Amino acid sequence: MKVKQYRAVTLQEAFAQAQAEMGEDAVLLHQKDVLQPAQLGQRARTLVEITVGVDQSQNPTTKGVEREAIVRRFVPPTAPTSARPTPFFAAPAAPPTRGQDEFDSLRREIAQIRSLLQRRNRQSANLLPALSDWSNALAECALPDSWIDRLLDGLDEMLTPTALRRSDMVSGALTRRMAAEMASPLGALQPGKPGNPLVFLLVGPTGVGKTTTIAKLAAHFALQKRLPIAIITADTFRIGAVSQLRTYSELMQAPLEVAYTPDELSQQIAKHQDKALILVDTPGRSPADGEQLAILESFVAGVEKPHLQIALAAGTPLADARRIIQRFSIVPPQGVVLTKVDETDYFGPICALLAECQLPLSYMTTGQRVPEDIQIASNEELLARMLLQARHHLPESEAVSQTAIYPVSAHFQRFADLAQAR
Ligand SMILES: Nc1nc2c(ncn2[C@@H]2O[C@H](COP(=O)(O)OP(=O)(O)O)[C@@H](O)[C@H]2O)c(=O)[nH]1
Ligand SMILES: [Mg+2]
Repeated sequence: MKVKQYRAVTLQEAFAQAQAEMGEDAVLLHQKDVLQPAQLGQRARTLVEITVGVDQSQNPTTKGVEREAIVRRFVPPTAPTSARPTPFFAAPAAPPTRGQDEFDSLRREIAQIRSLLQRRNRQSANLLPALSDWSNALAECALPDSWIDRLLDGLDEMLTPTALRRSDMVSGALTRRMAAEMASPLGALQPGKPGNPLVFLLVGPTGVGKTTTIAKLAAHFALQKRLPIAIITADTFRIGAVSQLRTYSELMQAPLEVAYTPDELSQQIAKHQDKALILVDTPGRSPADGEQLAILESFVAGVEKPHLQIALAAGTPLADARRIIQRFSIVPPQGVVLTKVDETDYFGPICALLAECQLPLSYMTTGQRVPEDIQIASNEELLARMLLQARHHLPESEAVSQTAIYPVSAHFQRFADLAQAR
């Protein structure tokens, strides 16, 4: 089966693209909403992604019957019929006459058909037992079905039967496949130079670990790299937020500024142009609170050349994570700081999200300790965490050999040692 994906603003547009390329025999296998991150001059937006397939090997008669069955559910009773079977993609051309309710119920139907087709595909795909075990194991990590199908598709042709029974071999192949779908990691922050500092803004929901991460980064760059840095906090809402950072800034002998307004933030950034790095902590915001987000936006708007990254907790469910990325892409984000990696066993949603939104990871934080619990992020390590968890859900016979997860970098030394050495 030839399978291809199309993205567009509306379902109709996606169908039109698919029809033009794949022809009338194509069937819809999957539909989902995906997030397109903000780009220059354009805000983040949600697109419809459809996966369509043409089964070249299928018996034409069966194919026609199946397609007709699907078409009947899409085409309104008033749609003109012709001697020729109605092409599958003809249906979406009609919607302008439909109301929103009708369109919504159509979407629900599409979802039902999709899940039916998927289930049937899985059964008929005759997955080898080893792959079927992996399918279940990946589902245990909360990896969405569409990704499970995509990762396992054709794996039995890539690996020998012996390799397929070895969980380390399958795990390696899955890591390579999924890593290829994700944006290459960003690596460590690249500070500017005195006179042209990098202005790093960390945004994200309340309690995700922004202030702690700013403290960890400040310790690393001020104490270990011995760079001139300044910290600015715009979080004047939460009691204790300023004193939390003041303690660290005093230990590091790095200036701390408190910005109560967007104007103050711009002035403070101007004042610290002699630094190589300015770390800006922002108040926690609920992605659901439009008013709070508008205030955050006004702070960001006052910053020239902001380097904005979004802090996201590793255990965030997919729908919430999508919304967070969408809402906090106030300017095009440079990357994602994945926090609280130590707090979850379910890495499926976050891996899927990163592949979907194509934002690179920068750092991962793995605990509350400042500055130790942070490391430069790697897709492979994140995937290793997911697959290690998956391997725990394989049947006993596919013995899971524990794979240690090594921190990618040991850049971060004990804060106290560093502070003392200064
Ligand atoms: N387990 C764990 N806790 C963290 C991590 N990062 C931050 N925290 C804790 O999460 C809580 C909220 O952190 P804070 O930095 O104030 O979040 P903010 O509201 O986003 O600024 C604090 O108790 C932190 O110690 C992490 O990587 N792992
Ligand atoms: Mg904070």
